[in-house]
Order: sequence, then structure tokens, then C-alpha cells
Amino acid sequence: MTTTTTTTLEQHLAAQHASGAISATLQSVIETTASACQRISRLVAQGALGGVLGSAGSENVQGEAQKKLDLIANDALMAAHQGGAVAALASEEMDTICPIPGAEAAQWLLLFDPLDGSSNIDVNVSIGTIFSVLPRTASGAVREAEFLQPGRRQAAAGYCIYGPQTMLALTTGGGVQLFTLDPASGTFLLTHSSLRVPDETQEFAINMSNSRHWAAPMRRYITECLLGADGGRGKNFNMRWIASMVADVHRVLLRGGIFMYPWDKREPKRPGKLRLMYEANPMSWLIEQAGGAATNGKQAILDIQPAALHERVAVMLGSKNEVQRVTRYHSEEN
Ligand code: AHM
Ligand code: MG
Repeated sequence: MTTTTTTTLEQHLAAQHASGAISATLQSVIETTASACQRISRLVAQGALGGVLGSAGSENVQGEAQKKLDLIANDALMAAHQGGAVAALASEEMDTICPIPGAEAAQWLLLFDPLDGSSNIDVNVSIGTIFSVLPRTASGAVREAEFLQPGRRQAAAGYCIYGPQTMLALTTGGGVQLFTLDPASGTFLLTHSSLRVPDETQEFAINMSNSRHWAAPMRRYITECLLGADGGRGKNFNMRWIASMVADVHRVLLRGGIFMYPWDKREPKRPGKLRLMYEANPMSWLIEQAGGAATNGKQAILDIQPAALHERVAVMLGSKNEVQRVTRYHSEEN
């Protein structure tokens, strides 16, 4: 729902704190993350003028080439959270967790994909930052095992999209709110509250170039969508693929749809391309909080017990009826 209020992100969080929905320290983690995103937004907007485009000439732990902006965004988030309410950070772009010096007593763990949609950086297509906040489960020095909590345990999750507008989507468990950055005042203003993903949709998002590698249930589902009104589905489908998960999920949150990055047989042992902790969990919680669903084909993404920090997962999320259908196709195959 679009609103016309001028509630700032800070005011929204203060009201949530006053109602007992979030603690003061969680409020601080979210505000700090949002302000790092504002900084990243300014850098993104400068593009070639700011010298932020192009390759960094390095690889991350998963063997992917890093862009300059992947590292710049990572540094911005790291710097913002020094000496704050976060005990340790984990990032798609860092091999191991990063405990914050002197912050062992802090209550929160923060995970992020600093710059999602890296292949779109140099071509001026929407990109974003995805974040997830988990509670600490032990005291003293943070160990990596503490991060391995199912997505259901998230205390806050969201993304910031750097597109025609910079917008921040946020959930702390009470629905999904969307804030738009007002460039004049430099503040995020609440523009969409209590987002709802419609149960029905006629739009799917998937990288079709991988179709020959998919498993049978995915081929069956997409074949039926492509047959449209001429096939068993009795309705036509449209397709979108931006190749920035942030931008594709943003569209699904605003008007429905199903987004999929399934398992494929090129690397059979790899469950999928997307990362459970940095991408799938926060996006799945946002989608569930907006009335949609998210699965890996076998179980709800949020129920998966992570085994490793950089674990990958197949993702199908969005409008409930389509996600249920694709889940059924997977179970029928079994
Ligand atoms: P990234 O975090 O390195 O940018 O990779 C994740 C991105 C997602 O945003 C997007 O959905 C997907 O990779 C696109 O993959 P492909 O280029 O295979 O279509
Ligand atoms: Mg990503």
C-alpha cells in the first residue's frame, strides 16, 4: 500500500522500539546499516565519475571475480558497524566472519551481500545491498558456528535497491515496510507499508539460458508457463529477468510474480547459485512477511539448518499459489 506520510525510517524504528517490537540495539543496527546504504547509493550514483566501476582484479571465496564496487560496498558496511551494536559480521565477499574488536558484548550478528547484482554494475542497471540480522547465541568471542542459524531466527532483514530511486525494504517480523530515499533531505521516508504479494500471478523470473540443465520438475513448470493459454494452465505468462536478485524480488514484492534460481546439473553437488545466508534467507523472510512463500523445492528456505557460512541453495519465491505448484512438482518427481 502506498502511503503519503512523511514518517522517516528513524521515526518508524523509534515507534517500533516504543511498542516493544524491537530493542534499542536492533534499532541501532538497522539505522547504521541504512546509513551505510545511503553512502553506497551516493557512490553508485557517481559511476565512472567516482571511479567505482570495473573489476577489482580479485576473486571471492566462491571463485567469483570481484568488482570494485563489491569491495567498496563491503568496506562501507564494515566501517559503519565498528564500535556499534554488532558483535561480528559475515559477508558474501569475505572468506571468514569478521568479529568487531571490543564488541564481544554486543547482541547481534550481521550478514550481508554488500553489492548484489554485480554483473549489472557497469551497465547502469539496478543493483542492491541485502542484509540479515541474527541474535547471538553465546557469549564471549564470536565463532562462525554461531552464524549457522535457520532464517526463521532472523531479527531483521532487508535490502536497499539502487535504482531509479534508492529504496529500503525492511522487516522485523511485523510485515514489510518500504522507504524511499529523499535525495533532498538525505532521509529514508516511509512510502509503502504492509506490502502484500498477491497469491496469483502471471509473471515468472528465471534465467532461461540454463533451461537445458534444469531438473524435470523445473522444466515441467516452465514449459507449462510458456504454453500459456494454449496449455493446461489456461492463462498466459509474462517473463522478466533482471539478473539482480534485489531488483527481481523488489518487483515481486510490489506486484507479485515468482522468482527462481533452481538447482541445475552443471555442478550437481552445488544446490544452486544463490547464497542461503546472504541472499535467500533475508529475501525469503521479506516475501513470507508479505504473504508469499519461499522454498528450495523440498522445504521452506527459512527452515533450512545451514551447514556452512557460504552455503548455496535453490530458490523459488513469490506468489503463494505458484510457489506451491512448483513445490508440488518437485514432490511428485520424488
Ligand atoms: P552476485 O551477488 O554476485 O551479484 O550474484 C547473485 C546474482 C543475483 O542477484 C541474480 O539473481 C543472479 O546472480 C543472476 O545470475 P545469472 O547471471 O546467472 O542470471
Ligand atoms: Mg548477490
